[in-house]
Amino acid sequence: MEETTAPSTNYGANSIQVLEGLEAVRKRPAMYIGDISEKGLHHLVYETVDNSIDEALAGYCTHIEVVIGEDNSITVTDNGRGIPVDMHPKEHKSALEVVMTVLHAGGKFDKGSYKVSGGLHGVGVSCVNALSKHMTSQVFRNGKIYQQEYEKGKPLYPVKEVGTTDKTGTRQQFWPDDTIFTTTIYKYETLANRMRELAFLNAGITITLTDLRPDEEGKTRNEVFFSKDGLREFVRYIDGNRNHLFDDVIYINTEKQGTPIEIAIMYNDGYSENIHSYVNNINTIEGGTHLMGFRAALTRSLKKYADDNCKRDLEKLEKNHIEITGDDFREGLTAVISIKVAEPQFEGQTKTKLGNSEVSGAVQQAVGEALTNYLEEHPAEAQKVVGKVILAATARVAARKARETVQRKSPLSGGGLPGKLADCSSKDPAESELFLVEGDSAGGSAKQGRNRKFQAILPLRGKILNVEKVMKHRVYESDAIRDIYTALGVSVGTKDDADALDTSRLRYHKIIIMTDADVDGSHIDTLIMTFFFRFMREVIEQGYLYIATPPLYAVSRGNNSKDITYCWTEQQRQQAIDNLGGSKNLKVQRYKGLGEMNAEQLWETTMNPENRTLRQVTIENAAAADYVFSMLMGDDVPPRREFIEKNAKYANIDA
Ligand code: 0RA
Repeated sequence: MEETTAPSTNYGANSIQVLEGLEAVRKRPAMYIGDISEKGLHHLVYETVDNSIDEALAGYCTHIEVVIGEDNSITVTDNGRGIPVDMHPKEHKSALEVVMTVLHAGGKFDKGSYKVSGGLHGVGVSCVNALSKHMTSQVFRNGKIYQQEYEKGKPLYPVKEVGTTDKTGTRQQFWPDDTIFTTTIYKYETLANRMRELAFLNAGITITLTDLRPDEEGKTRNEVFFSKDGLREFVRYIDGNRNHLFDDVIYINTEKQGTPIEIAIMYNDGYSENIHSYVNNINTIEGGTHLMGFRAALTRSLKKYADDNCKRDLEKLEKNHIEITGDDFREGLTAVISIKVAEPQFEGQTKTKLGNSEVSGAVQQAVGEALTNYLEEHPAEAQKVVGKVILAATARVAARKARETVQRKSPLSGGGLPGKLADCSSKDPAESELFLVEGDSAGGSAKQGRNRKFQAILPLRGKILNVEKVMKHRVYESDAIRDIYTALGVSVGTKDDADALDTSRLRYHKIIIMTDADVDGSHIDTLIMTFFFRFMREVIEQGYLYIATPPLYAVSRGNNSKDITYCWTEQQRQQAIDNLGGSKNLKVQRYKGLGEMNAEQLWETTMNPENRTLRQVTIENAAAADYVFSMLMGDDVPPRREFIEKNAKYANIDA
């Protein structure tokens, strides 16, 4: 292996191990940064920025600058102390070189502080180096500029002085290796979402993001992310498109049993629970012990307050045999939880579930104390929260009764699958696909055109509900949504406390939304995506949700439609016209809806796995997605219009 060849200097047995270390990263990159697609590519930036965040949290750095170069290189510069450059006693080389070339070298400089960020996998900047075709490190320290360059993680020369400076700090520039990554093109929005999140999570740090790649108009971009009030601002930002029960942010900033805990809470008049939790700046999308502690304290404190102060309301509930559940306490709750854990244990499918058992009690104690105080000191707000909880419980019980009546009247037929479903013959979820199709006529074409072995069609009955705007029971009672649940083979809304979705019961591992390629179609896409995001998020997280992309145009010669060129973009249309020799005798058809295609055309362009393009729905950043969905589906028209105009043809929710 090329990379294991020792450099020309005098290296001992130790350094051979070192080189093998980085070689391991290049051999199995996914083990270190998650994957080698777009996600892993962006992870390189987070890993690098995390080191600067650590320096800021240690109190030595206030500014972090991230620049996307015209060549898709990334430069991260901070004004911290600069990575030490003196000789490392054991390794016999500069400390900078050790940091850059030894796996997990970060720990060697641990000053007893929290190994705070260190990235999702905590792999350190040496992994970034190993996965870059070129990297340049510069350190500003002692009035001098030190520099070292690397190729695929191998130093090209020992650390050298290249100039003088009156600044201190670290500058890291890297060019991701295109023989490792499936793409090396950075997405501005993805980086912006993470930098915004980091600025909210770490109040007082200024993070700038600059994109030097000119857009269509030749313009570059630049944004400054800074939050003075941290989580208080974060929760206001996420909840900015909702109507609030009261204006206060309930804020907790404390330390319990050695665990720093910061929490911000707001109540809105909606029906969903939106809790975003972080451990060491990592989004714990699968939750864990900190979330359990939070929920337990919330339920307990509110219950206690209601018992002591709202006796008459509770008696009324009791008379009607209504019991309040944990869910009722969290309707309309938006919260951000950020804690720091010295030795976090991450579990779960995506390693984003906190396992440390001691954390649960610490968070529960912190939230219990703070919330109890808040409620005592703010009786008007407390009354509003309790009122909302009581309403939630009452509505839930009423809905259950209505549902039971409906179900008794019309028991499910046969195997319990929706009548409109044209199922596939395969029973293997891994190969089975479910098309959610808008409208009966398109549903008809899809049923005729499909491969019935592995493709099932579910025409959606009636309008899809805007789940942002209605109470939960309305969602469960909607025909279209019940059909989706039933077809998928899962049940939701039958128990009072909705459990996590059991994805092992899903009957299809591809759920494909297929709608018209127009504004109405993309609105329906958004409605269905919002439903999955709020009620079956696991489906998106596991990569099961897709959007079909029907063509926009068909270009053919005359009326003989044997030889048709399908086009998805304006450019392709122009190209097709040119290829077929100008516009003479050409027929250019603009597809306004799926219904305009016959079964064969629909199969060829949109359903056949050989030809079709599916867009996978992903949640890169849950807080950003929460914000976008509440904006798109909320009351406020101006921000929605602005977003849709900015995002052109489709309002894409790859937030
Ligand atoms: C350990 C010790 C010292 C600085 C750093 C790490 C450091 C690392 C990074 C990574 C990116 N930016 C950074 N800034 C600083 C300094 C110890 C001292 O000066 O006494």
